[in-house]
Amino acid sequence: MNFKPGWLLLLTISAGVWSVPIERNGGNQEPKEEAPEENMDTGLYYDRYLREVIEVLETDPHFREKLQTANTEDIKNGRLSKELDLVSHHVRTRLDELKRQEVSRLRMLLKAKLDSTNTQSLQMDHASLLKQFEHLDPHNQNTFEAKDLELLISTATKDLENYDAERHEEFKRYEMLKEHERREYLKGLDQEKREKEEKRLQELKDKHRQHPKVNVPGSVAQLREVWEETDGLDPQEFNPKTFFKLHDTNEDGVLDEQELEALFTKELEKVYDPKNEEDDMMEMEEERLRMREHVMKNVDTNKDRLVSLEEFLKSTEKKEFNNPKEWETLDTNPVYTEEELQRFEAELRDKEEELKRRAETLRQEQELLKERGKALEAQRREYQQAVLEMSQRQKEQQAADGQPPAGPNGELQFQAQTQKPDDKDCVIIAKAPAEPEVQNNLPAEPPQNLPLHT
Ligand SMILES: [Ca+2]
Ligand SMILES: [Ca+2]
Repeated sequence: MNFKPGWLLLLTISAGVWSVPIERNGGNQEPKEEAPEENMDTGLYYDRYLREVIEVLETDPHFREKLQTANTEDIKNGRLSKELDLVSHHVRTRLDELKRQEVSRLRMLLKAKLDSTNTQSLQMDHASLLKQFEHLDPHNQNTFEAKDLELLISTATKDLENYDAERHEEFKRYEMLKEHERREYLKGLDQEKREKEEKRLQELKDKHRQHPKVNVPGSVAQLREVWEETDGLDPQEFNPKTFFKLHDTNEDGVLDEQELEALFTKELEKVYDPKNEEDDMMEMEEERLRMREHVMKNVDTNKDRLVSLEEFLKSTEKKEFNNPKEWETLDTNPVYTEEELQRFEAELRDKEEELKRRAETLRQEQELLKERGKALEAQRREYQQAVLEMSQRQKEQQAADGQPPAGPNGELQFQAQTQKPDDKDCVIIAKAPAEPEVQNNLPAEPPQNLPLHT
């Protein structure tokens, strides 16, 4: 699969956590490995559908040709989607099948969601629930139409744009939780220990802050370092065009987000070492994201989330390119305010309270079940007693009538009852000849109900 830049708009992903830093050993120019595009994950929950639709569309010669000439605007404004009407029948059939699969997957997701929230799914209206998914047209669930392609492109573009913002937000929460746990931990110590720990933690923080100068991403100093140390080339011969070609690892003519992020590994290694207690690798990935955003902001002038050779070369002519300033690392400015932390902690407390409440409800329900069990047991005993008494009365009646109870073959079944009827657990044992003794707490059947063996 060789995506054109327009498609890359959709498929070049901000997922820095999955990006693999490219390490080339100095001087050894090994043949370039094709970047495994199949492994690139957009992180979108409909990533697979998006990918498969594009793969199928690429097999159609007409659509492929249109794609070669389409620009980002054509893709964004839906002009390209109109071309869907002209693709071959075979391709349309495959797209229809993909859509049906996706709709069926979404239905399963909905069902799982409703089951987990205990919502009665008997009257679940799938058609209207499917409307919450914006990457396909829910009104028509069987065929893939131009509208589906348009929605898929616009939703994926929008979602990818929001993706970085969500990652920053997630990171902020991670940092607040870390600080919250640090404070709670210190609170639990006695004064002497706390002071010692505070000092130790401060020393770690200071140690983390001591690192070699970090170059501004995208500046000549930063690129030259990669050129020299990663590519093993002579710094005196630094050439932006060669640099661009070297780092366009999938050779599609543009630097995508992952290719850019790979360039920052050298800088990040100055600050973060997984072996050090004071260096947090989550912070390293946030730093990588910040660096990529910085470069994109300055270099990607047409805002398609890709750096073309032209854009790259233009950026090297700007005066910031030669800026020898240092990059302000993540620890220079706090990512949250004290007020935000307070709010976050209040949220945590609320959640904890809610969990406690739920545990208490469960405990009460358990108690109730126990009580009900007891009541049922008492009922069972009462019933047993009633059966016993009835059986006793029948025997007395039979004795009064002078008819000893008889077994199936006319043998005497019962000895005269000597136990007191008020002994609740007492059970009369019916002794059938040649049968093993039956001993259980089940109510004894009145003799006349015994099955007759013939
Ligand atoms: Ca590339
Ligand atoms: Ca661009």
